Amino acid sequence: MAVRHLLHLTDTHLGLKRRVRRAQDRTARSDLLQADAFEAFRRALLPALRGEVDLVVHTGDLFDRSRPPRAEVVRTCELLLEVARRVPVVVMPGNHDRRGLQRWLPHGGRDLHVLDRPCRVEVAGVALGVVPFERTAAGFGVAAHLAVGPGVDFLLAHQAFDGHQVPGHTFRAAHRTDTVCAEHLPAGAPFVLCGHLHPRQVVQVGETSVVCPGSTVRTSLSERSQTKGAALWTLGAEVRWRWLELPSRPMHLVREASDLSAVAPGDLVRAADETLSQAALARGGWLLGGGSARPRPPEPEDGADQLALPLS
Ligand SMILES: [Mn+2]
Repeated sequence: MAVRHLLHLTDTHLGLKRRVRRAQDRTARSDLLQADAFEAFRRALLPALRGEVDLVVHTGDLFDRSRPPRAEVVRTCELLLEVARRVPVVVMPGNHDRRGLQRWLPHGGRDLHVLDRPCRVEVAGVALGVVPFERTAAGFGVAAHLAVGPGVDFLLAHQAFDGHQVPGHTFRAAHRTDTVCAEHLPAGAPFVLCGHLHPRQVVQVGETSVVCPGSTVRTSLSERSQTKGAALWTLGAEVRWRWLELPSRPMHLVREASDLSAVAPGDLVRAADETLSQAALARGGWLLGGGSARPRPPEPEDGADQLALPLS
């Protein structure tokens, strides 16, 4: 097989809605981080727009909500079609896209492959086993065996695998029915291109390397120290990958006055009390969660990537 380059991105969470309060606004707004999410998506796709890759794969949570805002759907379609005019694109749903993606994205004919069901496809000379998000590891196992068939170059997943980590938690198949381990993985899939976990990470599960580039944008304060990006794969005599890094808006947890010095205009902040919140606003900080001292209501569509985690 000729040397090929594959761009893997995931968890773009387009239409990202989080309450944010700025000094210049009377009330908290929920539309400010949408622009960050879309800009990260666009930047992640630049290697494809420049013609540097042969295939683009997105492994789920394309949108933040199962009913994304109409304007977000329109500009997402425009950009995906622009990419697909240069290079084939494969997209599948994550847990946030729980109504599927075919209802939002154009499909058929063009080189934009929107796959809402488990399947095996060959695109640009690369064999892919596509498994959209499954609620249980057992369900994933059944779907993965169907999707891999006689073998693939890559299995596409949007799941937690044994050993995966998010701040404060390690997923273990022995303790969680949603966590995939070696017994669920079919033979004939040496690599998993994985979505779902927002910190980038690689775990070895049996014979399989599970490579998760993480989200392209920070979606909660627990991600404040994480580097965001995508993965670029080179497929030749050997298969190699490396991270591509994207800039992120800084986030701070302000527990005491000395923490304020790190806050620059436009940074996202959560502060321990109202006095610190006001001081962060005065420095131009944007208060995440609207700056209320009350606990945030749960966000109903958040999955295992958004566990209720301590902030420390
Ligand atoms: Mn996600």
